[in-house]
Amino acid sequence: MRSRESKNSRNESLRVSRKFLSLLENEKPKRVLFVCHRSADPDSYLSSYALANLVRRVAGSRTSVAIPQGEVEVVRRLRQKYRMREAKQEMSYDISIAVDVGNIELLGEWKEKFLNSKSILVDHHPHTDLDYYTVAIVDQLAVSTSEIVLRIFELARLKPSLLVSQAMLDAMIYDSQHLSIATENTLIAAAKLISLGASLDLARDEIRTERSYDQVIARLKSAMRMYLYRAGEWLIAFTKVNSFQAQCARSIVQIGADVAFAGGVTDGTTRVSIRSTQNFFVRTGIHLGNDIAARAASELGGLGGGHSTAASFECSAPIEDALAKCRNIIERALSLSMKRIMP
Ligand SMILES: [Mn+2]
Repeated sequence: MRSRESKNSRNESLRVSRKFLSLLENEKPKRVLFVCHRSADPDSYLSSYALANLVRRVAGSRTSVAIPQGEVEVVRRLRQKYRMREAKQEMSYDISIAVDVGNIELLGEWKEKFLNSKSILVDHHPHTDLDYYTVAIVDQLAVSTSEIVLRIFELARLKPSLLVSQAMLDAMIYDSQHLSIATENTLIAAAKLISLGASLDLARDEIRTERSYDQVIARLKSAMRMYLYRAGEWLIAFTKVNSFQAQCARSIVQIGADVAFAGGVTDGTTRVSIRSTQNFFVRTGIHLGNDIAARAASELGGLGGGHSTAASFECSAPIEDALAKCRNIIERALSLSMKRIMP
């Protein structure tokens, strides 16, 4: 079942990738805009970087990149090495490509510009609405968008340069959490990049994040404030923290919870990040992006989604209501009642 699904997802994305390549070859777009997701991470930025290289080689286009609401610190550093021309709002583009963007709203101030040209999506997040896109290359089973980009290179029979190979490997190592959630396909793709000269040590070094005092304090605080429920065999944790929600939820899963919700208010917006173990996903089939974050967001009038074991949503409801909604949704999803066990 799983392997048949995985083939379909891959075959479908290959079929659409061919369509994308012939669009590039036939139309030879002059200007191509790449748009990363809001607060771009290494996969979003470096997959754009690699795909921009392919677009220039196939169509001779002029390529530039837009990062809505700025990038995270590690991407700021990566941009010094993997350079892309900055896009301008006043410029017009023939084709726009959203890379690793799980929801059109994550294009922020670039959404309109994006929809004003032929719009392409290259992504590994689940999508419910693909009507926005002229061409949508989506493979949910790819662990990083860069795996999809590498397949497009192969389809186009182009050999990525050393620099482009390294960029794709960095993205893969980042999104696979240092290969801990890699699939066989991730490893095969990583090995191909290594055989093209990319270095695993360099990838680890380039995506490292500096230890941040504020982040450590947020994580410790979130553990102190945690309240824990038990549902059948599962331990489900909730905590309130106003920054680094994703890192806090991940830390709580690392110390033993099966699922962790970390929510708080940042810049007036309620944000909840959710993480689970792979074991929880495999055994319950509960996909945090589709079954929890997207549902909570839609019931609270917010926006959310994500992957099977990592997801988040935003809304304007008070944090207490958002977390209560999460408790309710996961209880329904598990069909088990939850008992509070601490504090
Ligand atoms: Mn990604």
